[in-house]
Amino acid sequence: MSTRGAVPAGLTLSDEVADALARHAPVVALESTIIAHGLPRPRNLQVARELEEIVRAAGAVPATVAVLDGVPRVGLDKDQVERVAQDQDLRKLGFRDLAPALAAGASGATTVSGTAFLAARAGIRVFGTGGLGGVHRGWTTVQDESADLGLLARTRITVVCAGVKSILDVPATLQRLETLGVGVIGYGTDRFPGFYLSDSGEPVDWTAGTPDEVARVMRAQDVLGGHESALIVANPVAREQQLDPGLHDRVLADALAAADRERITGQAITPFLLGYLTEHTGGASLEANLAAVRGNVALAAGIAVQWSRQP
Ligand code: PSU
Ligand code: MN
Repeated sequence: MSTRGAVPAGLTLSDEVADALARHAPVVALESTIIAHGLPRPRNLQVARELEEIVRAAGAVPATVAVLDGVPRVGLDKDQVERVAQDQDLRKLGFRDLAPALAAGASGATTVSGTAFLAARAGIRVFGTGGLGGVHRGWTTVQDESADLGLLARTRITVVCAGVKSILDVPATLQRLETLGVGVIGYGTDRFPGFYLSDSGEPVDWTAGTPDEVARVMRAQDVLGGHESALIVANPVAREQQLDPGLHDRVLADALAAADRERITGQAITPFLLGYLTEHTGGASLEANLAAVRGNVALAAGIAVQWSRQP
């Protein structure tokens, strides 16, 4: 008997994803905001395809998530992936934006919160991304905390990421995750990764060394029951591929000052800072970002494969 509920009406799954879920074959959710708003064109399209390829090579099915013309889609075809990468008018959709976007027939790329919600509703348990949103620096004045955190506190999904974006207040974000009861495990490390950097300088309490160990934690979550919360698997970028820490700190300080001067706030701040870093590190931050995402997506696929083998 299937342990997964029926796919709720209103969600559109690609045939490939629907078929894989029905067979309990491994599926990995991928977000579209990183493609539409987090990476420069035309490289973003190449990356979108490459990430799907990484999932396939590991024996799982990729499910890129987006809302197109008011339809929430889990699993995109070739043309739809192209549209996400190329359409300049795509909005950025967190969880709370989904209903208005559906009602308006709008199109948008989903963030971690939008993606995690739709993927979990579809019955997908593993999600690979770059870095989570979190508590922004200057929180005490602007109270900018990504909706990613709250959504993950009430959604049963495993998110593989390279920590949270280093443009954020990392210790404050870890505190919030603790308060919200979201589990964090370091993958092969007891240090919380720093997105562009292998180590954010903060510790993590739990470590897993193999996809199977992660799958065992996921099963324990389900055995325990209780609130449906996520599991964050924090997977560091390899040290050889990280951004030079000195360069990182210098350019990040400039980026934060520029955002302040230009009064960039709200949804625009994350794309602004990521773009600033890419431009002012001569593309080095982009390479570190991509290395991190590739590693996360590959690990997510490995975890999805192990998960699909659970009894
Ligand atoms: N990580 C990246 N690039 C991105 C993001 C994360 O490498 O573009 C996106 C994710 O979609 C994440 C979002 O959910 O930024 C957070 O945005 P905000 O801070 O506005 O919640
Ligand atoms: Mn925000």
